[in-house]
Amino acid sequence: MDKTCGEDLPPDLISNTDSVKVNLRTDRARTRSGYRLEWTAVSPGAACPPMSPSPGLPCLTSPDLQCAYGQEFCCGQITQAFSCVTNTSTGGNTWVDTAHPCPEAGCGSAGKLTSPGFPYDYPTNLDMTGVIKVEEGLVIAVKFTAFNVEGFEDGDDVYEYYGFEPGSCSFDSLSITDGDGTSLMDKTCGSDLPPDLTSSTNSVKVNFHTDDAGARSGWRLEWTAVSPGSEN
Ligand SMILES: [Ca+2]
Repeated sequence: MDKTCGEDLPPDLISNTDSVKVNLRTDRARTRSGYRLEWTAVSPGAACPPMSPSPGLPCLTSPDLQCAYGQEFCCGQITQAFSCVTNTSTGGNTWVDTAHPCPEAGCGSAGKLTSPGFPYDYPTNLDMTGVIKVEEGLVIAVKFTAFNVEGFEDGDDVYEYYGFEPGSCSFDSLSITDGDGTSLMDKTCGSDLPPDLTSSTNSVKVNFHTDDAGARSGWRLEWTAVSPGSEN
């Protein structure tokens, strides 16, 4: 990584050798909060590349490596994934697309979904989409059991001063869309538990957006497949 400054999170890196040198240089005036990084020792080629690999290209690693990319989930599993597997005819290892599309039969009859890392603070810069799908003919009842998403608790007037519309959840927000495209829950933030919801189709899409700063513990919901009209 060349000399880097600013507020954008630098991409993940993998070294080519067994050591790296980190150099922080500051001038005589004006400081910021700085940086934090996490590092892990890995076998050469045994770590997921920072960008998604191309299927068919060789990989150098053990056959069990699985790498997930993107922010789209179905039934709680990330949909874009690649595995490094041994090609039985050549004996070499190549990347294979092991995407996990939404199963035709749905995600089952009940489950739960949380923000990443819950109950610890969720990551910044997310635009995560999760799909829950149940058997055709059934609908989905959603009940929140935890909710804490960065909102306007410091006072709407402060944010109005900076040009944000009060109550618009411009920082972090969770929204839920029904399978037919209608909104079940508009962008929501704050720490009040949202009301129970029931879809009118057999799938819902959950979108969680976070900005580049200020994380909270996030949210947890439980979902159940129910017959239409039976949820009360
Ligand atoms: Ca935030």
